Amino acid sequence: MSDLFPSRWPAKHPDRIQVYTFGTPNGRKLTVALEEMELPYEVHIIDILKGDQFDPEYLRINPNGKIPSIVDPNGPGGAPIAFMESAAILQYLGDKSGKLLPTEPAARWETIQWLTFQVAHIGPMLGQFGHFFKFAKGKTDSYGEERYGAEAKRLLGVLDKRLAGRDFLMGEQYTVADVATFPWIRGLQFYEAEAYLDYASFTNVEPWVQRCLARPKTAAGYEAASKQ
Ligand SMILES: N[C@@H](CCC(=O)N[C@@H](CS)C(=O)NCC(=O)O)C(=O)O
Repeated sequence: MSDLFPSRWPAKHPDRIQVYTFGTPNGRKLTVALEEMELPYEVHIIDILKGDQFDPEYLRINPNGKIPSIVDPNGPGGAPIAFMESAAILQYLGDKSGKLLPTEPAARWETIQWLTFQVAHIGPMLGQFGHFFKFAKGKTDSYGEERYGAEAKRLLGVLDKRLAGRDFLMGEQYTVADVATFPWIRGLQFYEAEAYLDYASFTNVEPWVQRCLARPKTAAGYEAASKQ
C-alpha cells in the first residue's frame, strides 16, 4: 500500500484513486469528474468544520490545508502521486481518462482558460461574498458584502455572456470547466443569495446549471462528496 495515503483515513480499496474532500463546491468537483470519467475512486471525508484539514497526516498531501486532494496509487510511470489544487487535479484526471478535456490544442487551452477563470475568480470571489453575506452578517459593516456582491454579479454577467447560445462553457462538449464552475453557482442557494444578486436576470446561467445536473453521472458525483 502506498505510504502517501494519510494513515488516519485508511484506504479500503488501495488500488483506486483516493479522494479527500468535503461537500462544498470545491469538494464536489472531483467526484463529479471521476464519475463522468468512469475512474474508480474512494472518498474520504475531511471535515473542514472540525479542522481535519490541518491534521499533519493530511498536510503531507495538501500542504495548503484545503480540500480537495487526491492520491492516485497508479500515477505517471505507475508510481503513486499525491496532489492538491482542483484545477491541476482536473487536468491530470482529464489526461488520464481521455475525457472532459479536449485533446485538440485550441479547444484544450480554451477549456483550461475557463477552468482557470473558475479557480482564480468564481471560487475566491463567490466564496468571500458567501462569507460576508451569510456567515459574517451582523459582525461587520456592509463593506465586504457590497464589495464581493458587486464582483459576484459582475462574474455572473461574464458567465451569462459566455453561455449565450452555448449548452456548456465550451459549446456542445461538457468539460472540466463546467464541472469546476457549476457547483459554485449551485452554491448560491446555500448562501440564500439569489435575490440579493438578482440571479434570475442572468438568464443563461440557471438553465446551464440544470443541464449539468441533468447528467446522471454528474448528479451522482455531486452527492458523492458528502458520503463516505
Ligand atoms: N484553490 C483551491 C481552493 C480550495 C479551497 O478553498 N477549499 C476550501 C473548501 S471549499 C477549504 O478547504 N477550506 C478550509 C479552510 O479554509 O480551512 C482548489 O481549487 O482546490
